[in-house]
Amino acid sequence: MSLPRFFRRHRITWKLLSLLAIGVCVLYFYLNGKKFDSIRSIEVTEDVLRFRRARFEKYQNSEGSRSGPGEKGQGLHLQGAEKEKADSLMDKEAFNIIASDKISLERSVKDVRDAKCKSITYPEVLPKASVVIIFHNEAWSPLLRTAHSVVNRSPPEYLHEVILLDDYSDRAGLGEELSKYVAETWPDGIVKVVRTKERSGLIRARLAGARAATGDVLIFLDSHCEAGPGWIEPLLARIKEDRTVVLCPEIDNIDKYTLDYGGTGSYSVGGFWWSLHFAWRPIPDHEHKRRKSPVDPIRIEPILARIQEDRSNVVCPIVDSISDETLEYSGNGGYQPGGFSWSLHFTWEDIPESSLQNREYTDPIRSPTMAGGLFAADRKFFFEIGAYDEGMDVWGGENLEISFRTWMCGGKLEFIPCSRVGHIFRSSHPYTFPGNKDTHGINSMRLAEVWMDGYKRLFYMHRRDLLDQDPGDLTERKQLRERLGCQSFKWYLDNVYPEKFIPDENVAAWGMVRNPASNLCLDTMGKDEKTVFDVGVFSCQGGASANEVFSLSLNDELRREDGCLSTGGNNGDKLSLVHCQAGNKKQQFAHDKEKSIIIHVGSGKCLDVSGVSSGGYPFIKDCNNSDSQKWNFEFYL
Ligand code: LR7
Ligand code: MN
Repeated sequence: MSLPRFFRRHRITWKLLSLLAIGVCVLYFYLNGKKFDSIRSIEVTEDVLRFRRARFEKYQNSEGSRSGPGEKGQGLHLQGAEKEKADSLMDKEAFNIIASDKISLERSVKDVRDAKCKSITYPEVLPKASVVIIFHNEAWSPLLRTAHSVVNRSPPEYLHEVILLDDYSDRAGLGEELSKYVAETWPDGIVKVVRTKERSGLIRARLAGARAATGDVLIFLDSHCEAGPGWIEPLLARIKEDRTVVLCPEIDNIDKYTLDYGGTGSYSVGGFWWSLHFAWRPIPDHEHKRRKSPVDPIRIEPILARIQEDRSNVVCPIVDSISDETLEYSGNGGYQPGGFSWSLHFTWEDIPESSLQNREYTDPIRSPTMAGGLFAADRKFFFEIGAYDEGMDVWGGENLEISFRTWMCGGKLEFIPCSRVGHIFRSSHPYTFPGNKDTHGINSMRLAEVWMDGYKRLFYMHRRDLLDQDPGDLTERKQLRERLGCQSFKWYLDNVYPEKFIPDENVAAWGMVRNPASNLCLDTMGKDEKTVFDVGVFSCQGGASANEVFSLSLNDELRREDGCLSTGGNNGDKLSLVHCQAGNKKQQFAHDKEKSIIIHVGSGKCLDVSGVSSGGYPFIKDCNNSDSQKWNFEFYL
C-alpha cells in the first residue's frame, strides 16, 4: 500500500501532518531555548571557508612583525598612576587588568615549544575541534584575547567552532556588547556566544558548552588563556590516533602582574594531595622509562648525525651487555653517564635529576591527574565516560574526578609537550560563591564517595569536618561506575600512580607519634606541607587532627605525604619537614618499639622533648633512656 493511501485510509490529512511537524519544531526550539540562548548559526559554504583561510593566513603572516605593548608575549611594567590603578584593582580582579587592557587582543606570544615540535608533520586530515571557553564575569580583555588566540592560531580546517559559554555573567559589557563584538569581529560565525540561564558553576557550564558543541573533539579552555603557535594539531593528531585519550596541553604561565607569557621551564605531571587538592610534580622515573628513549628515533645514524651537528662532540653508543657465558645480548635497562673515582677508575653514574627533567621530548607524557581547565577529548568519548558530575557546584574537585574516572574507566590522561597554552594563574577567585559554600570540599566529597573506595578514609582524615555533611544524591554517578565496569581505586594507585605515598599502607607504623610522659604528639602546627618548617609538638588530639598523622615508612622515613623529617644531627637540633628525598641520610629514622625510642640513623641520637611544652619543638639528643625520649606510634602494621 502506498503512503498516501495509507494516510487516506487512516484519515490522516497532510494538513494535520504539517501542523504536527511545525509543532515539533516549535517544541524543539522552545526546549533548546530553555537551556541556553540560541546559537547564531551560519552555513559554512566554500566562501566562508575561503574567508576563514584568508583570515588565518593574514594573521600568521603578520604575526612576526607585530609591534606594540605586550607583543611577543612580553610583560608590561606599568609606572606611576597606571601602576597605582592596577594595584588598587588587584584585589578585585586578581590580575593586572590595566596591563591586560593595554595589550592588543591579538598579540603575538613567544614560541616556547621544543625545537623538535616544529619539525613534526601531522596528518593533513584531522578531527575538527569545538573549543569551549567558559566564563563567569571574566574581564573583557583576557576573555577576548583567549578567543582571538584560538581563531588566529588554529588552521580553519581543524577549527569547527569556538563557543564562548557565558555562565550567567552580570558584569557590564558581557551581554549585548559582547554579542555585538563577536558578530562584527567574526562575521563568519566561527565564534558563538551561548549563555546559561542561571549561575551554573564551572562544571555545569562546561557541560552546557559540551552539549552545545558539534565538532569531533572538545577542547576546553579557561577564559584567560592564550593558545600558542601550533597548539591544536598535536592534540587532534593524538586523538585521531587513539580516541580514548584525554589530553592536556603544556600550560604556560602568563604572569598575573605583567602578562608576560613565560614557558614552564620543565615538564610536570599532575598528582594530588589526600586532601584532594591538585599538585604539580616532576615526571616520575617510571614514566621517563616508559617514554621513548632520548635517542631521536628519526636518526638512523645517530652517532654520525650528532657529529655532523657539532664536530666538537665525542660520541659514545649506549653499551649493551653480551653475556660471557651464554652470549645473550641484552639491553642495559637504563642510561648512565660516566664519572670517575679519585683513585682514577671509571664509574657509571646515574643521570642527574636535573638533566632528566630537562630532557625534552615531543611525545605524550602520561599523568595521573590534570589541573582541570585546559584539556581535549573526543566529544563522544567525553560523554561515554561520564562527562562531568552535574551535582558539583561552582569550583573545585571536577579535575580529580575526571582524572580518576578517565584512568579507571579505560581512558588515558596525557600531557602533550608540543601543544602550548598560556594561562593567567590568579591567586584568588574574582567571582562569588553563591551561599558561601565550600564547593571544593563538597565536590571532593562527591568524588571520594564515588571513586575512591576505602581510600576515601585518607580524604576524611584531612576533612573530618565533612563527615556529617550531605554530598547530595550520588546514585547516578555510582551507576555510571557500575555500567562502565571501571577499575578500583587501588588499581589506579598501583598502575597509574605507584609512587603515591599512602600513609597507612606499606608502612611500619603510623598515626600519632606520642610521648606518653608528656602526652605530647608530633604536630605540623597547621603548617602547609608544601613549605619547609620545623615540626612541633602539641597535646595529643586523639586522632582528631590530621596535623598529628605521621608515618614510619619502610625506607626509614618519618614522614607525611610528601614531606620527611630531617635533621642535621647535632645535640639540640630541631627537626624540619622537607621534601622527601629517597636515600638522604639526614631523613632516616629507626624506631625501636621495645625501647620506645626514635633514633636518627645518621647521628645515632634520639628524639627528645625534655623541657618542651605544647606548642614547642622537639629536638634530637644523645640517647639517655629518659622518659622524654620515649615514643609510641598510634598504629603498628
Ligand atoms: O561559577 C563559575 N562559572 C564559570 O564559568 C566559576 C568559574 N567559571 C569559569 C571561570 O570564568 C574560568 O574561565 O571557569 C573557569 C575556571 O575558573 P578559574 O580560572 O577561577 O579556576 P582556576 O584556574 O583557579 O582553577 C583550576 O581548577 C579549577 C577547579 O575547579 C578548574 O578546573 C579550572 O579550570 C582550573 N584551571 C586550570 O586548570 C588552568 C591551569 C591552572 C592550574 C593548575
Ligand atoms: Mn583559570
